[in-house]
Amino acid sequence: MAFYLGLDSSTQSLTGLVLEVSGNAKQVVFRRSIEFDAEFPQYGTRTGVLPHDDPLVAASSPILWAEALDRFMQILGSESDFALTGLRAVSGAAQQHGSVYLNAGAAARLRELDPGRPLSVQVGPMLSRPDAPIWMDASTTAECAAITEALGGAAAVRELTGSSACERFTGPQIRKMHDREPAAYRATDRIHLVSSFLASLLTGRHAALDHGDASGMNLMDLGSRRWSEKALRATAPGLARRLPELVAPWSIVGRLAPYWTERHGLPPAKVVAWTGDNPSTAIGVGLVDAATVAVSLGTSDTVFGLLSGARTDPSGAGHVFVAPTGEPMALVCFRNGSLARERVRDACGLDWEGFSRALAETPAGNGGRVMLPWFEPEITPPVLAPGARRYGLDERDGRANVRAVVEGQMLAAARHTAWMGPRACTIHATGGAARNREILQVVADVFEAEVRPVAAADAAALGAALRAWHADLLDEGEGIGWEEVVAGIARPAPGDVVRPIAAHVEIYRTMARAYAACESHALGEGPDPTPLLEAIRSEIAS
Ligand code: XUL
Repeated sequence: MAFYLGLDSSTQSLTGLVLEVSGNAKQVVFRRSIEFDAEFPQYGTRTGVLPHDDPLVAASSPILWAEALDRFMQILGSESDFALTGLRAVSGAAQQHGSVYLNAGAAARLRELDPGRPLSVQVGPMLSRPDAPIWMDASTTAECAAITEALGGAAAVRELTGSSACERFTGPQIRKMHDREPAAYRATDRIHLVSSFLASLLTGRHAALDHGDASGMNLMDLGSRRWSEKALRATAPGLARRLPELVAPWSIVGRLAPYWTERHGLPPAKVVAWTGDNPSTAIGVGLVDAATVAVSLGTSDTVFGLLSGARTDPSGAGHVFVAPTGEPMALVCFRNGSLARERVRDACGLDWEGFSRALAETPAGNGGRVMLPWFEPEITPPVLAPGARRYGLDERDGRANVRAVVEGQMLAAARHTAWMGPRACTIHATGGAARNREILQVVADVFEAEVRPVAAADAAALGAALRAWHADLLDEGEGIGWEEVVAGIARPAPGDVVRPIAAHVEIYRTMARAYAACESHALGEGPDPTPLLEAIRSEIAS
């Protein structure tokens, strides 16, 4: 019997679970989630983000993430009822793109983590910048433009790094720091992503960064999987020596440091390279071939899948990352995910049950009414000025707004993922909102695909535990295929499927035109869609 720990440090919480593996049988034997705002109010975060006057700026606290990790390990050490000595390996997933800036003293401090003192008090002195910009930050448009120009245009940046220069990606964030806080940049000795920062705390030394999370930086050459000298030069001087080593996602990057063994009674288990939450979720929902895509309905909504051929998104909104299997994976991210749904739910005074009822009692297509749910600055399509846009939709009509927010999100998701290739026949759904059948019905109807909810609520953490198992076996010289890694656990429950309804599919084919016209209009790229919407209203009514 062997145990594997998977962690997920997401925007709003840290979740960890332990997977017991015995032969080919796997089961989750321990699970705990720690909500940042509620458990650590002293940091003042809201939904995991430090408040800021500028709606385009979003940062969080690396000390908070460290404290949550310490708390989780303390709970694991004291409450788990399985033999902790059997813990063979640990891996993790973290919100992508966020960066942590460490000073020259950090390497020694990591080596000498004192088990007698909480981790949080030991992390502060390692930082050259107290906060960490995260994926919700949209304040680097000027830096993106400069990097794009230096690299010869948006298409060249995409070819090189898999994505156009994006506000939330780490390269533009680093350039901003270099330009606007030069002293802090000079004092920075190592820049980690959230994933490699947390892996460093576990191993007690600067941990390597996996190709998967590194592909969300606009800094790695996706072809060679090395730091691109050109991209580094276009970003900031002296960057190469500040970045971690790059490794394949299944690499062992160290062992649990004495801090963890002495403070929380854990064994010196192997630490497997951490990755981004989306690549890890790909494993946690059993995405090991290109025929299936995943829809993750969390703080951000993401749609992703393994790519069968080499392509990038010509519109610039989508990304190509490296999946934990080593293959390329396509991803499109929508910032207005669960928080937008919650915003509408709260404005209508509903709970989730009422939200579902409102969806069930309103017609597909919403009578031709459209919402662009850009409550916060949106990533896809890029929108900096926050505010939902409504077409033919009365803000006071609660039930219609519930349907409009979900339809707007899914019509956008289908429109902006068309570049990924032929439509998948099956979608694996995960994230909190995947428990809501009415939402999944809209996904099935808009994507014209069967939707299979993946039972495990914590797909990113589960993916991390499975990756830890896979890497441990590989390290022991026992190869194992990815099909076998996910078999029996990271799979939708058999028979649990939401099928598209033919009449709705027809309506959404029409509504896709309505959505596209509204989006173009809202972006200042198309005419007033009112006449089209009126025609569409009578078309779908008949
Ligand atoms: C993906 C992205 C988000 C974060 C959320 O590109 O920015 O999905 O990873 O944690």
